[in-house]
Amino acid sequence: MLMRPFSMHLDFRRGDLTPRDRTNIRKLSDMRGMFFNAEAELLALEKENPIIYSFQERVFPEENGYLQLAVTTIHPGKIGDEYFMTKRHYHKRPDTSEVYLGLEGEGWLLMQTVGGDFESIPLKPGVAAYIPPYWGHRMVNTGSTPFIFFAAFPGDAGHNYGDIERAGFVKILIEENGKPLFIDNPRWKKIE
Ligand code: S6P
Ligand code: ZN
Repeated sequence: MLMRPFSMHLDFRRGDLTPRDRTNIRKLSDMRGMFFNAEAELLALEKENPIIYSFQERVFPEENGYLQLAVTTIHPGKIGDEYFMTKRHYHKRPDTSEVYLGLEGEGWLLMQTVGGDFESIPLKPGVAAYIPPYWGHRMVNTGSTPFIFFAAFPGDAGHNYGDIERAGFVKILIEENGKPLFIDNPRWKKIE
């Protein structure tokens, strides 16, 4: 069936996509073991289990030729010294790209290949980043306000959380003396 052209509304400040098909909420309990400081993670879990981020999606056919659209809001905060961040993923079809556009707040885009090649790009309102095929990706909120960004990616890209979950990311982003600092992740292991 022929899809008709359409428009939608993006509320930059609230991170609302209207209309939308679903809203996903990721609490700390959905990200167990992903923060470096396991003790701080456990304490935060027991205390309040905070919402780390949420994302609203327009869902289209999972086929070549279409695009999927999403707006993500990462709340400000840290677990230990590590900033709130998304889970991260590769695409199930790894040869697919994605574009991120910063709408509100500030943060960093972390990207990594299976072989351990690493890249990072700072994002703020008006900055768009192109994630090429084969780069796993994660966003991190390094500011003190919500970090909101828009994403568009191929209809059939899908998500693969497992590969990075097993290997971790080669670098993590922590706060030191009030500033973001990249440090090597001692837990990272290359998948052979
Ligand atoms: C999808 C796109 C975003 C993320 C969202 C949450 O390809 O990159 O919409 O799904 O930012 O991140 P994650 O890592 O939990 O999927
Ligand atoms: Zn993606």
